[in-house]
Formats: sequence, C-alpha cells, structure tokens
Amino acid sequence: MSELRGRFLRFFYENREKRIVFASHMNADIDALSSIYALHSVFPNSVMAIDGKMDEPGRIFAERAGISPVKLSSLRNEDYDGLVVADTSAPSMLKSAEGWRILMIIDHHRENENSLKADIVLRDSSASATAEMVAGLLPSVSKEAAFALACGIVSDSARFKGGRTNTFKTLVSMMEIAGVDYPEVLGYGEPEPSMELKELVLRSLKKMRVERHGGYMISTVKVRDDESFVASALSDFADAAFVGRWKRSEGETKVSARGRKGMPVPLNEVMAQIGREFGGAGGGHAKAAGASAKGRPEIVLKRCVEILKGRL
Ligand SMILES: [Mn+2]
Repeated sequence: MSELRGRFLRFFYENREKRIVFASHMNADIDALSSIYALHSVFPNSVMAIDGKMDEPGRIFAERAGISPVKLSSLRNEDYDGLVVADTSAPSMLKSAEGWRILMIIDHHRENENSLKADIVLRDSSASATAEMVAGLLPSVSKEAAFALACGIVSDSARFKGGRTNTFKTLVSMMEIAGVDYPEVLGYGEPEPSMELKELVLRSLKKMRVERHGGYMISTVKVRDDESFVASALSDFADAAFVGRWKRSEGETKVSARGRKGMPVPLNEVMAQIGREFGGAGGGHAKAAGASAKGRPEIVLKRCVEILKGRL
C-alpha cells in the first residue's frame, strides 16, 4: 500500500461519519468534479461544493453524470466539521475557503509559496489528474464513481498528452469497474463543445496575435469567457497559447496558458512569474497553467510572451 493511500485510509476510518464538505476550485473542470464526486460517494454525510461556476466542459459533464455541487459560499462553516479540498492548493482558486478549517488537500498541482494550509496534504505532482490519485486512495470505488474518475483522467491528461504507466493502469481499472469502454468515457470526458464555445474559439482566431520565435509559434488573444478552453484549442497548433480574460469586478486578468508537446519551458513557471510581477498568483502544470494578474489583458499577455521568449 502506498504511503498516500495509508494516510488517506487512516483519515477515512476516523472521519467517515463526519459532516465534511468536499470542495474544489472555481471554474471547476471534469477532474475537479469527478474527484469530489468520488470522494463524496464514500462519506455518507458529506456534501460537494465548488467556488463559483464550472467551466463549460465541466458543466456539460456534471449535467450528464448527475453531479450537482452547491456553492461553497452558500454553506455555513459552523454547520460542518471541515473542508477537504481536491484539485487545487491555491487560495486564489478557492476564495470561499477563507475561514474554513481544511482537514485535507488532495492535489496533483505543485506546491507554491502561498498554498492553502491543511491538517493533511496528499500531493502527487506526477499524477496526471487528481482523479488518478483519488482512484488509488479510496477504500472502494462504486460503478458511478469509477466512471466519473475515468472521465477525469481522460480530461485532465488532455487525452494523454501527459500520463505515466499508472495513468493508463488506473484508467483501465476504472473502466472495468464501470463496465464501459473507451469511446463512452471519451464522450463524457471530452464532451462535444456547445455552439457558443465553438463560435468563441473560431472568432478568437480573428483577434489572435501570432509570433514566431526560433522554432516556436506563440499565440495570444483576449476573450470574454472560457479562456482555458480557447487556450487548449489554440495549443493544437501554437506551441504556446496565452489567453486572457479581463475580470472587471476584480480589476484583474485571468490568464490560461497551454503548451504543445514540444514546449520545453514549463508554463506553470511562466504563470508563477506573472502572478508575482502583477500582484496575483500563478501555477499549474508544465503544459496547462494559469494565473491571475492585477493588470490589463493586453499588458499581461505581452509580458507572458516576453517571459517565455526570455527562457526559450
Ligand atoms: Mn486537475
């Protein structure tokens, strides 16, 4: 038994009857949703919560899979024994966690200076998805949870742009428990985008700036919504895509960065630097990262490109 699994099971046997809130990050994606759903399934008195809305693929997945988390801000912390946070460690991604006791964090993102504090931290940055971790932690996995976790793995590994032997082993065992085959998982794990989302991507091409640097194509664009989806779409061709969205109410830009297979610079490091320079926060994975930055999108995106070029 792995060390992480041992620690999780100890927590499980001590806390299984407690009123725990399983929460994940804002713009909850399929990995976040499938992880809190599977965790929630073995704690009978728990609830699922997210911070704000889901991202578009997450919303479609949750609807089809019947996963309906509440908003964390709608819960009173005195009514619960504490919070378990999955798929993020960044305070900026889970602002409603303020004032809550965090019993445990389960995450595959790298730790950074201002990560959330918790009694127990189960972190494995070599896992391609938090769902991959959760599948290996639970004492038992129901058919429904197995299906959700399989979708989380397919989705967060970006259909295996990332992944290790254990990713595939876990996916196979989840599909076996769920009694489904790959096309069905892919159908949920990578849902058909809505017409609005397709239109958003296609229209963003017109406003996109493209730059060639050495052997790399770098693209930037500002969008109204769904920056992570647009960045993923652009990174089918751009070696690095930076997509910014201005959040007027917060006076900040949300940036999503995605890289193609051959991108040698870890984009989470570029995003962390953006966070530092613009009084925000940044992190994530080498080929899928994000930041919030106190600055206008035009300026922040320009700086993303400068930092990247400086390191290529
Ligand atoms: Mn994830």
